Amino acid sequence: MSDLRPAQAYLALGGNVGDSRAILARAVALLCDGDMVKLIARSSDYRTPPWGVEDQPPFINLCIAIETSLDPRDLLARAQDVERQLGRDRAKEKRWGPRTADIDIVAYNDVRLRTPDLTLPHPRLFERAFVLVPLAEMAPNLVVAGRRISEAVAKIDADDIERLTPLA
Ligand code: A4P
Ligand code: MG
Repeated sequence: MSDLRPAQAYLALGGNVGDSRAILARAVALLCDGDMVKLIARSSDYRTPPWGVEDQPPFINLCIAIETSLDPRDLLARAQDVERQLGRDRAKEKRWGPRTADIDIVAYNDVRLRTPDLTLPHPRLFERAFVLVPLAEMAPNLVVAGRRISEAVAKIDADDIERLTPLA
């Protein structure tokens, strides 16, 4: 029998091309229609130094908690559809380079998955202060892959991550 209860998932959003705070606010609104995807919590916006490829503008990052009736693959497809609606064209990007809106699934219930298109939990979560800091603001007691987020964030260098005041 299928499980009809909604799943709990955590998403990380980031961008550094255009008016990133407005673009990411729009991304949250497009993703969370209140039906198949319900917004449960949202972190502050953060200004974060570029990770991976350092010669690019700072990013805006945030995390959200959702409840969803979509399975992980359909949730990823929906997230990528929102990225496209916001002008993202993967064909023109380089890995870890500038982008308008990037939406990653950090965790989906306790699902562990490794396919070419989707890895859960997100494999680079614990290396990334730009995900851990907003996630810890919103869900410090969340445990992902056996690690509590509040403990993981305490072990990472987050000195240059700046929490921004809410937009008016
Ligand atoms: N994919 C696999 N698992 C997942 C998952 N759990 N969630 C696949 C989302 N996608 C997942 O993604 C490449 C592929 O990963 C997707 O097609 C999906 O099928 P992508 O968004 O094109 O990313 P990428 O740039 O090629 O690589 P990667 O490692 O996913 O990079 P990110 O996470 O997108 O990083 N610095 C700061 N400060 N803030 C940022 O937000 N972001 C990036 C890009 C680099 N530096 C950054 C930031
Ligand atoms: Mg991504």
